[in-house]
Amino acid sequence: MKKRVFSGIQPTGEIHIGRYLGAIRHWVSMQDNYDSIICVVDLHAITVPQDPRLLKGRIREFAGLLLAAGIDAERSILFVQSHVSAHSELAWILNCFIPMGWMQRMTQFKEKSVKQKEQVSVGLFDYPALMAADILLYDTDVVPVGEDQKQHVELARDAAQRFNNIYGETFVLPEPVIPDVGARIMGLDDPNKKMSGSEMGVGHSIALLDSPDVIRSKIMKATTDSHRDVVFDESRPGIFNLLTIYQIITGEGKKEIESRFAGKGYGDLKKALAEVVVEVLRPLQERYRQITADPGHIDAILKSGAEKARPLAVRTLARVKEKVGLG
Ligand code: AQP
Repeated sequence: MKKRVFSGIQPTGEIHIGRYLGAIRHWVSMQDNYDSIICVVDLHAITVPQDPRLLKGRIREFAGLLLAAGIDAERSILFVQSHVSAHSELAWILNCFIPMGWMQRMTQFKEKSVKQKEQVSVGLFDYPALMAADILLYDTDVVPVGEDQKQHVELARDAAQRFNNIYGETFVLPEPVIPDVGARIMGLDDPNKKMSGSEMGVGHSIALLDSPDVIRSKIMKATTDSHRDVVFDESRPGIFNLLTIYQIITGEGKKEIESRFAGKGYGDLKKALAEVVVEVLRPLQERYRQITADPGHIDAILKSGAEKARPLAVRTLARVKEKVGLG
């Protein structure tokens, strides 16, 4: 029996290379050895204000980009969260078992609520309970995520353990899997901030659909420092971030990269990095154009994905309701 992997992506902002390098490319490679379920988590997206017309389009765009990045709808179940209502139902039940204190410790809520002040929604606070439901519904063994989501996966595990302690074995305990390199790709404009889909600055991130010229321009303008030598030094976050992106894409070792740029400057690294990013995104962009040429194709995949996910989710939900004494 293969282990099960569950992954989710929120259709907010754009798919930037942080999400791609930190998470999506691992989802693609894990399809070979794991039973893989991938979800466009649209219910999570509405925890912050969304324009309904944009959201609908973005759900399809994100699904198309996942397919273009290498998610194979024959080997993985790809679906939209709101198409399987068991996610919301289990989230409610988990709400009644997760202590407030656990939720109050979630750093992502603290960071995001600062921006929104008194407009912040209960849904944003409750985001980790819904994420726990996403994961636990599918008897998930592993959840590959960037560093920012590790705390939420740990909360899902704690919630599962607490429920199992009260009612006996019900949930599989999930493990977060964090990449050794690239777990936190930083913004190009501010390397002290995580690259994020909801940051609006023009030079903040590289979107998977950015044109070669836009990619070159954003990388050439990336914030660095006043040093010259191109070395992996975490105390220089701008150049460290650019080198990390270069390292992941080329697959070269740190020493190899440092000797490649020995005696050269930041401008040389930026030029070389721009070309490797352009080349890694070129085939992905081409596949995206092919996939979206038939407007019904993505919807058909998502419909079939929901049909495969639903029975798995319903089975877990029934088990939970029975244990709790509902119905
Ligand atoms: N900068 C990043 N570096 C490495 N991994 C990242 N991920 C996101 N940003 C980076 C990982 O990508 C997966 C999908 O992300 P998400 O859809 O859950 O959204 P998020 O983590 O909230 O990403 P953003 O870009 O910060 O979105 P907004 O700004 O809308 O909240 C996750 O595994 C995530 O860890």
